[in-house]
Amino acid sequence: MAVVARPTATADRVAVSRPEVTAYIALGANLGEPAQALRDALRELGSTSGVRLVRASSLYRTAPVDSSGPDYLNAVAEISTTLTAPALLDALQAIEQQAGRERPYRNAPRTLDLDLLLYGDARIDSPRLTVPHPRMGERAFVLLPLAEIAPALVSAAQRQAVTGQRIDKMD
Ligand code: A4P
Ligand code: MG
Repeated sequence: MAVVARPTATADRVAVSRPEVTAYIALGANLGEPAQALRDALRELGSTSGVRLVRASSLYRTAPVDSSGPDYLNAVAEISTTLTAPALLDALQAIEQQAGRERPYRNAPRTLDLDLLLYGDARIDSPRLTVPHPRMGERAFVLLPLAEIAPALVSAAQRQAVTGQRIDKMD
């Protein structure tokens, strides 16, 4: 006899299992202790429910682009996640807040910025989320760390387009 799954009193509290999606996160900081902030953020990301940290690039020292203040440290992380893209953005913003992020104006120097670069092959254009990240192709501080961990995602032409931007890989 076929067994029919019936909703139970607890069913609506049980998380529906969702497929894992590979996503890429850009990390940046140029105030406070950027190296510590990036390492803490990677740890926080990896311990977020529904997120598994797959790999992280080296840290890179980079000149500010359309921004001011000291040099930035940047990195890119690959994660595997069961969170939806908006839920992942919520998690990224919670980690930014924990790091003392303030937003006095757009592109202001910051203690921690976490941007969602890619979420599987999704294309998202909502008021609070644009994916792929609209400026990722113009920026050495995104493309070079991304190429380090996912070379197939960055073309030679894209690398060529950002050769004028100062970026140094750290040990
Ligand atoms: N938002 C939309 N799409 C996304 C996405 N894919 N990922 C919205 C993350 N957020 C996304 O972001 C503003 C709003 O963008 C969010 O509320 C979210 O709903 P924000 O982090 O508050 O502000 P922001 O960082 O000043 O803006 P944004 O757009 O992230 O700036 P950019 O263009 O990423 O530039 N130079 C160097 N060397 N290294 C850097 O890391 N970063 C920037 C920031 C500029 N120059 C830099 C660096
Ligand atoms: Mg941001």
